Amino acid sequence: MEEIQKRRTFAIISHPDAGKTTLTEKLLLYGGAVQLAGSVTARKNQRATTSDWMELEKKRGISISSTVLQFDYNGYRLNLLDTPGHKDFSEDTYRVLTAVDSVVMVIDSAKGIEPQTRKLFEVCRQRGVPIFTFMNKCDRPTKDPLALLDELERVLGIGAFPVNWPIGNGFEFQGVFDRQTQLMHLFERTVGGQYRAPVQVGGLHDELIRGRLDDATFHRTVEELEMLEHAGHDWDDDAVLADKTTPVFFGSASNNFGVQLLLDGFLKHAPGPKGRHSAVAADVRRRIELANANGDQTNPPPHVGAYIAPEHPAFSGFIFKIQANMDPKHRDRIAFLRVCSGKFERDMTVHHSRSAKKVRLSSSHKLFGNERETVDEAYPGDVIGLVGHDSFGIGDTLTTDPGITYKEIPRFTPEAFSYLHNPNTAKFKQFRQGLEQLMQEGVIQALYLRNSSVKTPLLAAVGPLQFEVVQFRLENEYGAVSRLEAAPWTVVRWLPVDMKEYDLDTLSLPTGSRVAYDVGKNPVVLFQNEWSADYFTKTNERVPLSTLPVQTARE
Ligand SMILES: Nc1nc2c(ncn2[C@@H]2O[C@H](COP(=O)(O)OP(=O)(O)OP(=O)(O)O)[C@@H](O)[C@H]2O)c(=O)[nH]1
Ligand SMILES: [Mg+2]
Repeated sequence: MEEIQKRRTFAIISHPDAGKTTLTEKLLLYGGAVQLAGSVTARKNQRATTSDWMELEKKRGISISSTVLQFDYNGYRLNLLDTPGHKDFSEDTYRVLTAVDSVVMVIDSAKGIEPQTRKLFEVCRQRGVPIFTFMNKCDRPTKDPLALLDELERVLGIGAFPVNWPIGNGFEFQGVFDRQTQLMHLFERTVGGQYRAPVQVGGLHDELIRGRLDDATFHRTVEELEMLEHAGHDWDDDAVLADKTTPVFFGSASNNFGVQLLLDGFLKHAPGPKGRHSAVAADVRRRIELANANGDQTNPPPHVGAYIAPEHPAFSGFIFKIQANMDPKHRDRIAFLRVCSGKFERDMTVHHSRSAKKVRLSSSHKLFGNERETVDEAYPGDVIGLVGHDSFGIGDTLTTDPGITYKEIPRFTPEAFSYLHNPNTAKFKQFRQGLEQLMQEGVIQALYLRNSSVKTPLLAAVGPLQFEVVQFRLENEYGAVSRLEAAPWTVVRWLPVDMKEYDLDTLSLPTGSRVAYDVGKNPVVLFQNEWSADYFTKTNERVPLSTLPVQTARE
């Protein structure tokens, strides 16, 4: 119980560029996990960040893949996950959200709530993940702080409780007032923000503090604080845990302002590891899916299985991410497992849901960016890396009790399609091997056209940037250059899972559309546009199409 209670597993989420990776790096700095903070736009003589370690990330200055960072701070064991903000990589981000117990939502205070933040917020809400908010970039002209709180309430429909309050705006931004201790924290800027920012702490009327503020800033701050006292909500841990309120922290990640307050405030109030629900048996689930596809509402929704508490005696966990070639020296693949219940011990033998076989977990690691270290035990809340199991796939459950199966991982509907050619036949092996690996990682999906002699893989992605990542990584990690060719489809729909091959022959297909199979051999139809998909529905009334990928694999 003690080990469970000291774990905090959380993700940092937001719209692209709000400062997630920068904040992650600063949390590592203040958490004592790095001595010197790197920067996302690493110039000469400057370290890159710990979480954007991938070649393409360093090159582009954006996050492409989520990163796990485990470290100890102040009696806690933190499992922090930095996520990519770009919507083309949202599948990766959404998978991470299944593995955490709370999130820090970063907002660019000049921009307010941006579309991708809003989407991610909704997913957190659906999953009941408590949300802490960091209003970043207060060192630049921002929206009015009260307006930002109002936006949270209006746009996201969540109560906002300002834990601290910014003092001065933009270039005049000097620090924050901690409403709980009633203390001002005034910071000094340091070059590059590599080290902790020097800070002066004191009461509102302390001479030293008062002397650093001009009259206008001082009076405005006093006024705003009084207003908050009268108008605002009270702090309420239950409301935070129930997703009704988000505690709000102001600051600037690149200048290290307010980072310590966020870290300490977050740890004090963030929930420890939560259990997960074991899914219903696959056959029951399939019936439910079919009923849903047919618009039959009388069936119970999925996820009706038993709740497996973290203190459940059996070890259980699920794989939410796979990543190959993290360390160029090893060139192996790591499966990221979130421990849900019981205790993990190295060398233990567990049941693997996909193969229904027993496997021994001998190579387990704690992760810190692309660094790893052997780990002998792990507890609920921990994310560990497992090496050397090619049969592990995203979504698989590992457990000492075969009765437990988790079905946490959402699947996405692709919206971009492209053929990927291998122009260099001598590199055929590398090309195929690399592509298979990237598909296993879930970087991309592949579809197989029915009745086709074409051997070129048809790739399907949520967004076109994913193709770029595939091409870059194929070349960089496997030495295989590739060429993209646009495919004529923009819409994919799943056919009922129980359709037989001869049923497929009888479909009446609109011009330009094709039947294909997904990796699970489930039949789909590719359409040139929405209109064509609607037309299909009208002409094939007895064949309901599903927008969401079918979750099962056909035997
Ligand atoms: N002025 C200012 N700039 C900041 C601050 N925090 C981050 N930035 C800058 O914002 C840009 C984006 O920062 P990142 O940390 O890469 O943002 P991100 O949210 O991780 O972006 P993606 O992972 O690509 O979605 C970088 O140029 C940072 O230097 C801040 O507090 N103030
Ligand atoms: Mg980032």
